[in-house]
Amino acid sequence: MVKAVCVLAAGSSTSITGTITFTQEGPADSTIVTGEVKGLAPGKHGFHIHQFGDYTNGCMSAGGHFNPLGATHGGPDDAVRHAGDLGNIIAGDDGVAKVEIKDPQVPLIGENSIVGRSLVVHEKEDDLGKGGNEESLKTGNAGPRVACGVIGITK
Ligand SMILES: [Cu+2]
Ligand SMILES: [Zn+2]
Repeated sequence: MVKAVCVLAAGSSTSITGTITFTQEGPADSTIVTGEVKGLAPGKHGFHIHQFGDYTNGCMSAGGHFNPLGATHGGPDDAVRHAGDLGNIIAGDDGVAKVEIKDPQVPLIGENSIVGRSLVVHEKEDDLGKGGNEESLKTGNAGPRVACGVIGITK
């Protein structure tokens, strides 16, 4: 079993906190992503793995969505998607989003491992590639990066 953790840091918002844990049992298993994000505006927020584990220039240094297959942007249930497209998290009226995701495209093991990359939370809803414009197929129109963090190995 491999386990990783991401502690969210400030992006365009300084009020957001959260810790997300990633667990993968073996090379053929999906990764389980769990945790909580607090301090969000109520509603949906794009939630992605981005390419770089780099906070030099805040969340902008994380680069684009993690996309080892060279696909277009989509939703987590789509056949064609960036590997990093985990869709949306949903914050309640209390600003808390509970995260409980099982996904086959964000391994911790193997050459497409997400360890050392970033998790990014966006201000807006990810349209999952169905927005009908060019940007939808790149970013899902999820807007500014309100928080992000580097995904690191843990025990
Ligand atoms: Cu993103
Ligand atoms: Zn994407």
